[in-house]
Formats: sequence, structure tokens, C-alpha cells
Amino acid sequence: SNNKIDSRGALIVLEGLDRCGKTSQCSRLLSYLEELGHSVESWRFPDRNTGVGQMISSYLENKSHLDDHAIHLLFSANRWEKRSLMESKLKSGTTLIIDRYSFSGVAFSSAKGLDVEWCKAPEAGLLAPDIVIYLDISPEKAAERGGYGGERYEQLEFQKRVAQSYKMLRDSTWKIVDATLPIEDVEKQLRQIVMECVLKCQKGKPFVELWQ
Ligand code: NYM
Repeated sequence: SNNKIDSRGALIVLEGLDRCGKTSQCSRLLSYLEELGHSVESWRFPDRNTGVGQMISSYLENKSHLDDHAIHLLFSANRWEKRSLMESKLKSGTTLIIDRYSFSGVAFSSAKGLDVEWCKAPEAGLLAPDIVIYLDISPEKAAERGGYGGERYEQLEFQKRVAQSYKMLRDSTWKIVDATLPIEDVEKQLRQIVMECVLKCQKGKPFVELWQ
């Protein structure tokens, strides 16, 4: 409509099985972008600091029991309670690097047997990531890395089903990165993917919502 460029931050999501290396790659990306002088924050879901997040945390630690549908909706609510802050950060030019998002929500709940379309429904209207980076590792290799804590879902058989669920969620916004490569090689690939995306968003890229 006019020639004003709506520059904004990029919404970058990292996804993958437990122990795929997401969390350390997120913090490496954060320092990389900070060093380049970008305005950037790293977030994670679940955000265990909110009231909803504390209910989720207690469920994951096996300190409480919840119906599979109920916990699914709490994970979703935990994203909805951050939606407006997310949009205003992005609009003000801050890039967000997010450790897990709606794809974890659908992959983990549908791995329990919940209907995929039912799982996607409460995510509709959340901001769609500009890019989803999937750190690809087989469930067996992830398990070999050890350090599965005692949390719910951290079991090989379950992770195999999660991997299958993730596969059907892939679309054109996904970049699949081999997470079994040396950590520096993974980092190098992520830097490239992320910088390209950050520049695109700086030039003005319209927001899209899940799940279209
Ligand atoms: N998880 C995470 C879900 O089941 N649904 C969701 O919507 C999200 C965001 O929580 N095993 C699961 C995946 C993980 C667990 O995540 C806790 P983390 O990254 O270990 O804190």
C-alpha cells in the first residue's frame, strides 16, 4: 500500500526429540546474534515460570496426574499467554529464538494417541514461526547420549512415536539439520539458516498464523 518497510524480528523455533541438542544450540545462537549487535531473546516452551507453567512442570516431574487432553490444553494455554508479548517483541525488531513450540505440543500429545487435528486446533491463531529448525537424531542415538532425566516422556519407546509424529508435521518452513554432526558443524549450519531468515524479516515479511 505504501513504500514503508515493516521491518521486524524473526520468529525462529528449534524442535526435536529430547536430548537432540536444541537447548545448547539455542544459547549458542543467542550469543552469536548478540555479538553481531542484533536485538535478540531466547525463550522456551513450556515456560515454567507462569502459573500454568508451574502446573505443567509438576506434571512433567510426575508430581501430579492430569488427563492427556487437559495437559495438552495447558501446554497450548502456556503459549497463548505469551502471544501478545511475542508479537510486540517481534514488531519492535527483536528476534526470538524459541526452544520448542506448537510442534512439540502436537508431536508429544499425538504420540500418546490423541487425534492430530484435535491437537492442532487450540494452536490456531498463534504466530507461525518464520522458520522451524528440526534437529534430526534417531531416538536410539538420542537415548545413547544419556542424561534422560526422570521426567515424563523421556523413554525410548515413547520418543520413537514422537519422532513419527514430528515427521508428519514437516512443511516448507522446516529445515532439517543432522543433529549427530559435531556440535560446531551443527552450529555453523544454524547460523547460516538463521541469518538468512533474520535478514528477510528485517526487509519486511508479513506475519502468518498457525495453522493454515
Ligand atoms: N512438551 C513440550 C509437550 O509435551 N508439549 C508441548 O507443547 C511442549 C512445549 O515437555 N519432553 C514436552 C516435551 C518435553 C517436555 O520440555 C519438557 P523441555 O524442553 O525438556 O523443558
